[in-house]
Amino acid sequence: MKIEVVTLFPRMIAGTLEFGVIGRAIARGLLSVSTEDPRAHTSDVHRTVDDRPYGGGPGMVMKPEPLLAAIRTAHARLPPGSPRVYLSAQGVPLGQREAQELAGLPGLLLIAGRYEGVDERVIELGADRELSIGDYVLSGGELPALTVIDAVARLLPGVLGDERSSVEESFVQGLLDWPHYTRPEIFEGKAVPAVLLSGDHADIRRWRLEQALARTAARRPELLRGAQLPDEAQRLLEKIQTRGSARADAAAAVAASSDDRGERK
Ligand code: 4HQ
Repeated sequence: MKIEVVTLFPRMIAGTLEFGVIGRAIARGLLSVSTEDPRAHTSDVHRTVDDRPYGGGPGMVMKPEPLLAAIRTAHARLPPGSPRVYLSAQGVPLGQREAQELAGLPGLLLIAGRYEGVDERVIELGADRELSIGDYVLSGGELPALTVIDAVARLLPGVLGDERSSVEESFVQGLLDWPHYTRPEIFEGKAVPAVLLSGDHADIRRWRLEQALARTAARRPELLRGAQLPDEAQRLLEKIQTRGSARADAAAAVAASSDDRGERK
């Protein structure tokens, strides 16, 4: 897959991508990432890329000419039909679904803005879609672009050494992760759950699925609403939820009986 990033800080992109599995994927030619700097598309002595906002107010806006020129230059290096994506808090929230979809493409252009944002006409003329990595305000689109690259790259064939790392766990698709442990068996008085030492792989698999379901139900219940869980997962979830409501009932009973005795809650 070929990715282009339009950015005023190309070294932020190149530097970050040197490390870990993504760095290795690039070294092995599974992925290429290039950058285009709008500053290279200026002709004034100050190499100006920003200007004051029409309508007034604080902050600056990326001026349209150098930015659109950089987008067109970078886009011309990509396979035909590669989408041009502007990173902004106004975009469609990035999820695993969006990452999967982008990972299926031969090319992708990411546009990282700075300052208060870019002239709106650049989004209209130079972007096909807008993506957000979350509801917080960042100082630039580079970290969002890197986030997209990371989420997409690890889905490309061959990038994760063990193909199972992304596929085998399909039965926990859309769930939070289960807890992980490594040696030593006892650390600061805390033991590794015995099932993980049992060697019973069916038991281990069931325990992990149960942990993933319980954590998701407790921390991110909205992820379970409308989820298409396999039968086994659905049964485990019902068991967890029965257990959870039994605990709540017991706690309520304790509270009620102390109330009966005239104690304050
Ligand atoms: N930005 N998700 C770029 C973001 C953002 C986000 C703020 C993007 C600044 C210029 N991008 N502008 N959240 O906060 O994607």
